Amino acid sequence: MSEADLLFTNAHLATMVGGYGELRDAALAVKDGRIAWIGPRADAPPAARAHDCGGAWITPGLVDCHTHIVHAGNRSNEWEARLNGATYEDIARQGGGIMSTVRATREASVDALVAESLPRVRAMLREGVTTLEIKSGYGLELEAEARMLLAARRIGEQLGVRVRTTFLGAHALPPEFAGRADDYVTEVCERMLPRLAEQGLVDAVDAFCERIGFSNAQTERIFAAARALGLPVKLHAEQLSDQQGAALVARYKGLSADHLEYLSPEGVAAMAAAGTVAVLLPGAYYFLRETTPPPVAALREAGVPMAVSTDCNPGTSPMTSLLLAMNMACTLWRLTPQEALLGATLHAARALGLQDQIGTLEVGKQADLALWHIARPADLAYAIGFNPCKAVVKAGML
Ligand code: DI6
Ligand code: FE
Repeated sequence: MSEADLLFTNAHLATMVGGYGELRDAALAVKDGRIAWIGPRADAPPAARAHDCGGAWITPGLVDCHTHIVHAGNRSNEWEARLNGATYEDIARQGGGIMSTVRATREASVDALVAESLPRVRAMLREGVTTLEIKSGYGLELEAEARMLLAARRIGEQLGVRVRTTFLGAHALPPEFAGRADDYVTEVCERMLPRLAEQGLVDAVDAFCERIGFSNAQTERIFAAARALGLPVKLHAEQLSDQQGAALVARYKGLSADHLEYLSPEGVAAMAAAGTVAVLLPGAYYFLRETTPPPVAALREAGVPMAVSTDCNPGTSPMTSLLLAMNMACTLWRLTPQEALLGATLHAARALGLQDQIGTLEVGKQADLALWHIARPADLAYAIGFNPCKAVVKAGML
């Protein structure tokens, strides 16, 4: 090998290949933004520069594969009102809930959306995240959805983080289409999605398949439109009830089915057969004080890869900490710490279709790394509210 650009030495590696893939007292060389060599420190190749990690652990940069992190306003006022005795009906009558976020987001310019969202994204990145997915879905009309997706792209450029955008036009029914959900789905399929895709703003397509969202049949129309444009699909499935959304997304060879608290055994089998990732979102379960956990044991048994994500959104998971989501997945649902870390690296990369580029420490992959002051990899899911991230490396740049 010709001389490497940068050598990270005096480190322990969790490569996340075949579990933690631990390599102690190791080194990792970077060339042209990619991982060029991994091995025992004593055998390290020559490099233009070396960085002594001081015994830190290196993992793949973390991947948050399901966020609604771009939005305007927040709903702490409604949350406080509820804790003071107001009912959902009171709040809805005052125009609250998801529609209050839609109103605020529709009024916001791209610049305003970027400015409001940057602090949240920065908080997320401080904990070792190097790739995140950002959904639209609070605009619910072409221009406002475009502004959300543009803001997401701009945040990626500004912070040097890899952003994958997902069009979630079918997140809720906008008031202009009250009582005409099928007409709104037509608008999503025939106008919004094609135009946004044409502008290069859409990496994947999502929908909220739920009694309070869109039906299985409406979701399938959206998937068909996505497929016609060659875009991969994913789905908010089985969060509050079983709508057989997971089986539908599996039928479309979808990247992921997300939430899954009410997933049936048939849904598990369909996901296993299709290789669809189960994205687990314990923040929403916690914040909504839900009591039905997703069928983690069945997913594990069937060999369905499980990812863990924040679902960062103002209504049901106002959380920017992926490390906390990992802790919750272990504490609330009994994932092992190794499953949680795989869920925030390799399996999250897979949920974005990026497993060939990121998610593990392997020669040829992007040199997206997180350096941690920890004693062992399980510490990442163990501590609560403590950030052991020492440094982040994006495409080989510290
Ligand atoms: N499921 C959720 O939990 C969020 N969206 C979704 O599809 C809720 C979004 C919000 O209340 O703002
Ligand atoms: Fe979500």
